[in-house]
Amino acid sequence: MMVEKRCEDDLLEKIKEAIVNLDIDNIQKLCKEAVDAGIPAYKVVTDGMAKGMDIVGQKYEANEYFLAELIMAGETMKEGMKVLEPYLKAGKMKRLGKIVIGTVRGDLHDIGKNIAATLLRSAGFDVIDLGVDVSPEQFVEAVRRNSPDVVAMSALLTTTMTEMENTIKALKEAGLRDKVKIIIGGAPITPEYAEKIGADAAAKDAVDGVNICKSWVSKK
Ligand code: B12
Repeated sequence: MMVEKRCEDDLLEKIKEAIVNLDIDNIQKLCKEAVDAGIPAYKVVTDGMAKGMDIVGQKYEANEYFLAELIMAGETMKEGMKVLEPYLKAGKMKRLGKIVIGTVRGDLHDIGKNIAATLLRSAGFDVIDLGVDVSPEQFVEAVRRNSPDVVAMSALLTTTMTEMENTIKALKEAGLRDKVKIIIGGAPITPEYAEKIGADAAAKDAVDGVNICKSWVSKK
């Protein structure tokens, strides 16, 4: 067991480093190796690639990496996800509920939102991903059309966080607010902010978000 655990840790470390080193040529091979070794695909995302993205973010803030590196890190992560997604989907068969997710208007950051969407899918939710730069009207329209259990919003910019509040207002005006639970996430989001704008929860990270959404549908 100890050897297995070490093998798992080594592989996850290599995957983290591949993201940090923008090693787009090897990321798929490493992800494949990890799932073949029996590491759950969600763990490869959360304990491997997402940890690498954290470091990339820190390097950007320290002016060691610039925009080109950020984009490359995002592309590297997307390549890895191509290998992992089939395994994430295969996991659970029972559908737990429906979630409409998107990054709010004016905001193009989608790496975290995509991780959340992928983990929600693998947990058994039907996820309707509206993409990035989603206006309040588009959220309202998607809720009307799909009657989801949950609306999930992502924002990475302090300047676009306010669009979450605008979306909630628009849902209220459309008479749809009470038909859904609302969860928000992204680096600048806090539970205090969620409370202030009338969301039901703020997710610390994608795994926390999945647990919150699961608790909501199990209470129904
Ligand atoms: C990558 C990146 C980019 C990439 C985005 C690529 C992409 N496809 O997403 C590019 C290069 C395009 C970019 C552009 C910009 N960026 Co930028 N970017 C980042 C960076 C380095 C990392 C973000 C990231 O992907 N992190 C990794 C993911 C995994 O983490 P995450 O998003 O937080 O998600 C996790 C959780 O928050 C959670 N989560 C997220 N959303 C949701 C939603 C739900 C429902 C749930 C449950 C969970 C959840 O799950 C994830 C995993 O646990 C951050 C710095 C940082 N350290 O955060 C800056 C950062 C966010 N960017 C910043 C800025 C300023 C910009 C630009 C304005 C730069 C410019 N001058 O052009 C533009 C804005 C473009 C726009 N209109 O959106 C600032 C924001 C400052 C602020 N306070 O508002 C930051 C903080 C950098 C900085 N320190 O200055 N950026």
